[in-house]
Amino acid sequence: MSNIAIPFAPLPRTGGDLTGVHPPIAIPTESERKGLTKKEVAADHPTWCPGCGDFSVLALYFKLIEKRKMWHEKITTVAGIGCSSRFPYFVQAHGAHYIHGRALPFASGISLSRPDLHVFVFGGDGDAFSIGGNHFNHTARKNIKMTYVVMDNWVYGLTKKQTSPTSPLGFKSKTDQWGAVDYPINPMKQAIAAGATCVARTTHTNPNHVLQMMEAAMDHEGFSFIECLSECVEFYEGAFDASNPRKGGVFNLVPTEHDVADEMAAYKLADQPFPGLFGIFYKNNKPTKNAKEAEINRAAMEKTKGLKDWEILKKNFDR
Ligand SMILES: Cc1ncc(C[n+]2csc(CCOP(=O)(O)OP(=O)(O)O)c2C)c(N)n1
Ligand code: SF4
Ligand SMILES: [Mg+2]
Repeated sequence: MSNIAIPFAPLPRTGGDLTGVHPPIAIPTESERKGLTKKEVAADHPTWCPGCGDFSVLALYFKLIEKRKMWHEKITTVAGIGCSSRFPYFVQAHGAHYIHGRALPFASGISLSRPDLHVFVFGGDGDAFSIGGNHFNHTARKNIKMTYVVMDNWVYGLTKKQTSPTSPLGFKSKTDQWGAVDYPINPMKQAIAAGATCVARTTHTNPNHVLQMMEAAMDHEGFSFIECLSECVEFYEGAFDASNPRKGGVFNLVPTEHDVADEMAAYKLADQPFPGLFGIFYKNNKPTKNAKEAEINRAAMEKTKGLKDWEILKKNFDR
């Protein structure tokens, strides 16, 4: 198992012999290439507890890759640390299991330097809103193109049941034996306030909806955020039953008449008590940092057009 896997899709060979000379390889054009199957994109068997909600999110990511015909070299999956953050290990493509809370700065570098990719970041509520809280706010406000899926289980799973920023009041954990006393954050309100330009909510128990939200997020030109409820069956069993019709709960969609461009209306939707609503709460098309930086680079290159590197350097020294 390695942090960074760089596999290649098997390409059809057109011939060759055993002389040690590399046989010619027919590289299919984009339109000739088939989408990857789950088998081709699945890596190690996930090490999550049986029944963990994270399995569902991974299965739908595979489905997205298959459906949208993404190829190995175009898939980039980044995560911090936590159970949910083990995600990139299980995807046979480029990716990194990075530092606790620091997945977004790492992903920002990839996004800004590789405009041909769409970066997916997966992580937990602790990773996103505790240690990574600052990075979350700043990546959102910069509107860096990527999709951040927070697999919210209302607890620290990996470290075995500490209170997280989304744990509800009264939740008994190893850090709050008498019940949580700190008010939980509302991820949706936080994302909208921070400046995320596509903000959606879904739950692992509704696969079609998870896929729909991932597709919408991926197609968004900017920082897209998905809060995906993902049950920790080991340390917070039943947390989301009220949102699951199979457990007697209700799964209510964002009303069709909701104007996703209306920030205040989005806050109101986000303010509904649990189980709340599911779908896209907010969307706006502000220019991305990617586009702005690309323009700065283009203008700088225009000014130095035709010059050799040393001539540019000399100009700088002269100045
Ligand atoms: C700098 C640092 N601090 C603390 C830890 C310990 N740690 C690892 S995962 C984690 C929290 C995981 O919770 P969450 O992000 O909600 O992910 P989950 O396991 O619930 O999916 C903590 C505190 C760490 N790895 N690195
Ligand atoms: S501890 Fe919880 S979050 Fe971690 S793998 Fe097990 S069920 Fe999933
Ligand atoms: Mg968690």
